[in-house]
Amino acid sequence: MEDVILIVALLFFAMHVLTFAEPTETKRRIGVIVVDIQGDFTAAKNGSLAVEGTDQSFIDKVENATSSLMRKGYLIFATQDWHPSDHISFYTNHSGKKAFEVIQIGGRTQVLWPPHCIQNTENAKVLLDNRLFQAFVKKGKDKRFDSYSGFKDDGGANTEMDQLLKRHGIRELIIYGIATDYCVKATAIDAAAAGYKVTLIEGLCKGVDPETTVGALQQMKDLRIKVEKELRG
Ligand code: VGL
Ligand code: ZN
Repeated sequence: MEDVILIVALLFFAMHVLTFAEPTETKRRIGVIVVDIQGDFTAAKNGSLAVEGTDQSFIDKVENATSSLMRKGYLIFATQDWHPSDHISFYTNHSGKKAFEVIQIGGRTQVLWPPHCIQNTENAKVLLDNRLFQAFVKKGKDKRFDSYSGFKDDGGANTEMDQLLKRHGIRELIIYGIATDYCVKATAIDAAAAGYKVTLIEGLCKGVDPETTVGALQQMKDLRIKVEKELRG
C-alpha cells in the first residue's frame, strides 16, 4: 500500500516537473547572437569603421532589446571582431592600397578596411553591458584570414560558436548587430547552413552600404532566413 502511494506521489511529482519545466526549456532552445557591437563600428565611439546610423540611440535600442530578451530567458551570445595589428584585412598592411579597395588574395576577394577592432584596444570592446552575455566568440584572430562569420573564418577554421550553441541545446537563433551586409549576413547564413532556424531583426542592424544591405537582406530571405522589422512580444 505504501509503495502504491509512493509511486503515485512520484508520478504527480514527475508530471509537475514536466508541466512547469517545459516552457522554459523551449525558450532556452532559442539563442541570440549579437554581432560586433564594438566601438570601431560605431559613430557613437568615433570608430575607425563607423557604420551609418550607429549613434548612441541605436546602441541604447540594441541594449534594451537584448536585456528584454535576457529577462525572458533567452541565452545571449556576442561575436567580437578581434584582429592582430598585422591583419590581412587592413589596407595599411598592403603597400600602395587605399581603404575600401578590393583585392584578390589567395584566390579570395578581400575588402581592405581601415584598421579596426585591434585586440585589447578600447574600441574593440563590446559596447553593451557584458553581463548580458553567456559567452563572447572572438573572430578574425588569425592574421592570414578575415572572418565576417561568427562560425568560421575565410580559411575554413571554425570558431567555438556551433559547439557552444549545441552544448546549450540551442536550435533556433535570433541574430542582429553590425554590419548587416558583412558580419551579420555571414553569421546568419552560416547559422542557417548549420541547421539553425534563424530570425534576423532588421531594426537592430545597420549596414555599411545601402545597396549591399538591400542585397544582403534579399539573399538571407532567399535562404529561408526570416527577416523581421522589429523584435516582437
Ligand atoms: C565587419 C568589416 C570588417 C563587420 C568586420 O562587423 O561587419 N565589417 N570587419
Ligand atoms: Zn574586421
